Parts: sequence; C-alpha cells; structure tokens
Amino acid sequence: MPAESSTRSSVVIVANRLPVDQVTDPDGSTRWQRSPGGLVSALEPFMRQRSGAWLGWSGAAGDAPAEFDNEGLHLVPITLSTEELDRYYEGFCNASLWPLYHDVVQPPAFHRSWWDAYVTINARFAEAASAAAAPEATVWVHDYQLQLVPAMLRKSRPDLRIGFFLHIPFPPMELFMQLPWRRQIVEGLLGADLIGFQRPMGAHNFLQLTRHLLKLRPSGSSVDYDGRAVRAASFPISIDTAAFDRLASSPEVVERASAIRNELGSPEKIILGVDRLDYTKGIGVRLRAFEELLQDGSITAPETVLVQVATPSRERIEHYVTMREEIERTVGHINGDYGGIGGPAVHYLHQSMPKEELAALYRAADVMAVTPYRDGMNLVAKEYVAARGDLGGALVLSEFAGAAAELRHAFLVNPHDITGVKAALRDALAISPAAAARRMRAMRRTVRKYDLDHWAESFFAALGSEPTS
Ligand code: ADQ
Repeated sequence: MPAESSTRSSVVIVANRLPVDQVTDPDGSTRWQRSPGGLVSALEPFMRQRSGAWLGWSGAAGDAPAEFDNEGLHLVPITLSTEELDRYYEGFCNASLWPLYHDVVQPPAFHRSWWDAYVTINARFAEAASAAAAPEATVWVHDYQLQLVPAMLRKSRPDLRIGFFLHIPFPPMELFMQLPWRRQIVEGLLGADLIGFQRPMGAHNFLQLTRHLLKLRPSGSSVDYDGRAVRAASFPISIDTAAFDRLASSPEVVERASAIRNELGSPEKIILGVDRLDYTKGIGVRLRAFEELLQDGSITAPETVLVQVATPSRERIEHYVTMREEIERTVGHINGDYGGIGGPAVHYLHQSMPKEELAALYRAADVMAVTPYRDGMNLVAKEYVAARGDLGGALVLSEFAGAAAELRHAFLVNPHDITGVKAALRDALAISPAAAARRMRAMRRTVRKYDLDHWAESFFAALGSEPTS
C-alpha cells in the first residue's frame, strides 16, 4: 500500500490538469486561481459533500508544489519533468493517441520511448490517487492521457469504485488496431467499473475490441472481466447552460455584441468560427467554403464577413505549426483577393479571450460554423445555442461532432463535402428569422435539459455513488 496522503478523500478526480492556474500578481507574489468554467464547477457539489480531492499536473514543468487546499477542494499536484512532458504529453498523448482517436486526420507517430513515458506517468498518477483515496472511495479518472490508471489503481486498491470518462472519440476497431500497445490500453480501461464515452458508438467500439483482442464476451453494455462486470456506456458532456445563457443575456454582453458589429463595419451578415487551433476542427474547410462563396458571387465582402477566433494550442507539435501556417496563408489569400482597405473579409484572431467576449461574439454572429472532421462533443456548438436567448442565429454543425447527435435542428454538414458545406452556409445565411427561431428553440430545449449537471449526476449515478445528501 503506498504512503498515505495527509488528507484522504471519498471522491477523487484524476485528470491530466489541475483545475487551477498559478498567476503572478503585479507585486510579484503568486497565487492559485480557478480555471474558468468546465468540469470543476459541475463536479463541485459532489466534491464539497464528500471532501473531494483533485489530482493533476499544475501546468509548470519540474518538481510539483506540495498538496494544498483551494476553495474547499484538496489539490494534489503531480510532477512532470520537461522530458516527460515532451514524451508523455506532447508525444504519446498528442502525437500518437490524439490523431489515432480522431480518425487519423493526421498520421499518428508511434515511438517506444513515448509509450514508456506514458506508462511511467500513468503509474505516477495511479500511485498518487491510491494514496489520496479513502477506503471504498470513488475515483473518477479523465481522458486519453490516463487510460492505464484504472487498472493500475484497481491493482493497488481493489476496494475503490473506479469510473473513467473519455472526452474524445473512441475510434473504430480498424483504426485502434494500429496502436502497438492496443492490448495494454484496453486492459488499462477495463480496470474501471464504468467507462464513459461521448457517444454510444465509442462504447460499442470499445466493447467490440474486448471481444477481438481479449476474447471476452460483451453482452449489452457490459463485459465480464477478471471476475467483475465492467460497463461501457455513453454520457454526452455538456455546459452550464443556465449560467452561459445568463451571461449572454446580460446588458453588458448584449451591448458588447452590437459594439462588435459596429467595429466589424456593420456587415449584413457575420459568420463565426471559434476553436482551439487544431487540425481536427476543420478550420480550413470553413475558410475554403467561404472563399468559394465569395468566388462564385453567392456572397460579397464586406457585406458578409467571417470572424475566426483560434485559441493557440500545442504550439510545439509539428502538425500544429504547419496547420497554423496554412490557415494564416489562406486568410491572407482571401483578404488579398476579397478584402478592402480597412475592410477584411476574414477577421482572424489567434488568441484566447474572456468568456464575456466569446458570449458577445456568439450573440453577434448570424451563423456559427462548427465544422470539425471529428470531435468528441464540441462545446462551442452548445455554448452558441445557450447564448441565443434572443432565438436569433443559425448553427452549421459537422455530423462528425458528438454534439450533432443532440443538436438535430442545426444545419448538419459533412465537412469532407465542400459543396455541402457551402450549401449549408448559404441556407443558414438566408434563413428567415421565424424559421431560425424555431430551430433555435428546439436546440435550446435540449441543451437546457441535458446540461453539465445532468452529465455529472448521471455518471455518478451509473457508477453507483450518488452523493448522500
Ligand atoms: P476541446 O477540443 O478543447 O475539448 P471544445 O469542446 O470545443 O473543444 O471546447 C473548447 C472550449 O474552449 C469551449 O468552452 C470554448 O468556449 C473555449 N474556447 C475556444 N476558443 C476560445 C478562445 N479563443 N478563447 C477562450 N475560450 C475559447 C475536448 C474535446 C471535445 C469535448 C471537450 C469536453 O476535444 O470534443 O467537447 O473536450 O469533453
């Protein structure tokens, strides 16, 4: 049994990142600040009721700071050295697993030294989780960075209830079989009692693999393994819809939305894209469709503009560097051909922005373009819908985003079909306010009902560990 942590918790979240960032104040002092939104707020009720702990990397390479408490949460930082970050995080996680799990949109690279680092780091997280968990505690492990943790943890702590949730797609068997360490990953996940996926297809793919690789006999949504029943099912993640709706309807945001319109030169129509700058997100698809619409005269600039906000991401990985160059070249191209002085056709922002500004952009956009080649869920699509309390705007959404299963009233597109994307953009730009409101109302019903709380509650309920009060 590993050394006990100073505090032992009955709910432990294990994720690659802690839900806090270290910030430096003007006087040079440092403090921890909660990362905005996301998982932590959804999990908060469960964590508070059960003196919860959260394990993850702090965001800085080198020796981790000691564990500490922050706003009622016990935080356990995990150490990652620069070399480990290179091999485990940028290497195996983001250059092997990420492309493999996203339909090999880019070819994955497999290196044994990356895999060895992945095993070492997963063992480090498992050991820390084992030390932090109280007897019979519930441990919820998150995402593709930590797929070996469930089995490692089960070995040292068979008393625990272990859940795992994969935020990205789980690929079909034909693709997964490329992975040299495919068996180890499947066995790693099978250490959990419940494995959650964004879509039923992910659960299906996983269960099929247990049959193919391990000769198990899955039945329904369960498979017996090692004398236990392991369940694989879908739990589509969502957002804090009510909070986002409130933010986007606040007078400040509504006012900012009209100021943005003015700053853009009061165009008739605004198309918006908001993504992490990632090759899975299909930013190039959108640019190409927009350019062709300008080319064939379906639209003109600056009457119609495209605003593309791209958050900097994984900037040390080669595929990301070349993709950024390509996108920026295309933006320059389009603006060179179709922009005017002081009036570009594409407004491109390579930056992160506060939620208020994002909400104002959503509110200002006539058409939101979400065109990933493959995406676990895509929260931007749900945020856009939550932001449109005015029932305005139209969503163009890739069929290959998890969100498409719920947002059936979007203009659904195949991002590989540029003609189809163009047609959807044209239709979305031309939709009447009444028809747009009908679609938006239906989508808003869905995101209000299936929000982030619903997601967290249904996962904990399925894991058999609802909070006691
Ligand atoms: P991501 O690939 O990061 O998440 P997504 O679900 O779209 O993708 O979430 C992005 C988040 O970042 C949104 O909340 C959005 O508001 C925010 N964001 C984007 N651009 C921003 C900017 N410029 N400034 C500030 N914020 C910005 C992974 C999976 C997804 C899955 C989520 C959650 O790839 O498929 O939906 O996890 O499980």
